[in-house]
Amino acid sequence: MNMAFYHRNTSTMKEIAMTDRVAQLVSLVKGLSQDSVSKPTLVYFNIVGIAWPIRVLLHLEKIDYDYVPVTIMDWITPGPDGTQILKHAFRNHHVPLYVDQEVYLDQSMQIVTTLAERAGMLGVNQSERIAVQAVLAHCYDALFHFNGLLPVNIRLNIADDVAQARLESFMGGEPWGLATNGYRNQLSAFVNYLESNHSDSGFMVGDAMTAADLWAFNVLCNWFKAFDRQVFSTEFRQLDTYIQHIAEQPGIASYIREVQEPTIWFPLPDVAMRLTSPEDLKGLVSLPD
Ligand SMILES: N[C@@H](CCC(=O)N[C@@H](CS)C(=O)NCC(=O)O)C(=O)O
Repeated sequence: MNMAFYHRNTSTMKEIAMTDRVAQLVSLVKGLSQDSVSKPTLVYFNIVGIAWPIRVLLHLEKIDYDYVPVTIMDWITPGPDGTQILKHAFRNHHVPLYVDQEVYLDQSMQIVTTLAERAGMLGVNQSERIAVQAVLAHCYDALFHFNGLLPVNIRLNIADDVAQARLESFMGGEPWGLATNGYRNQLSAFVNYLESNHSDSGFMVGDAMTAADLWAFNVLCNWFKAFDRQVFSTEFRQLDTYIQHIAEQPGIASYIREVQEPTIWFPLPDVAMRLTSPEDLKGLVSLPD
């Protein structure tokens, strides 16, 4: 792989002309508003990523929507001024973006909580709503916090020895004191959240599946278990049982089988360590018929 390709503003990148496809995507994104859409529209990378809970919710609710997949090549293609023109078409320079006739949402958690509220999946009372919000916040930390999975997994422009040291610390090795044990700390917090639910339902909150379970499943199964199956399955059996329970809920298996993206994103091993191949997502849970 040509690493220079991924460096913003390098000459290599400037040489890549803006394609018609990217121009069309830019104009589509800029034109999205509550008034312009005839049906719900979701723009996101063509990966599982952080849109999994959103897309599962739309699937469970049988909502007909337009999915606009963006590839990493679309994302990095420069416009005439050399900047990432598609990225800059988004208000916060990120995906996902969800728009329907009532809302324009460009934060993943807001999308999930808005859709979950409509679907009655945010808890049945205030105490459950608070518990759901706490789990959602932890899910976000587990990926985006400084000792979350994303900063460790993405290793673009990081020397091999530094990336390896970061990985070892994340998995519990020396030498980075407080920053170590990221993987296990994130997972043991999930165990604590699960145990705070005294209803024995097998869900994170209350007696029924909520948005907290959709996000927790995504983070635990598609990210953490896929990242290190051995540690996950041997040290966190409770979480393994939990994700299996969620996989058995109506609509989840059909989503995984029929709709879910294979997560082809960055080429390995230069840009990310793991989690970028369809194989990473196979066999994480057994899917009921
Ligand atoms: N706070 C935002 C963060 C979204 C985010 O970081 N999205 C990633 C994809 S998972 C992204 O847009 N990455 C490309 C970039 O930052 O250039 C949210 O939760 O929606």
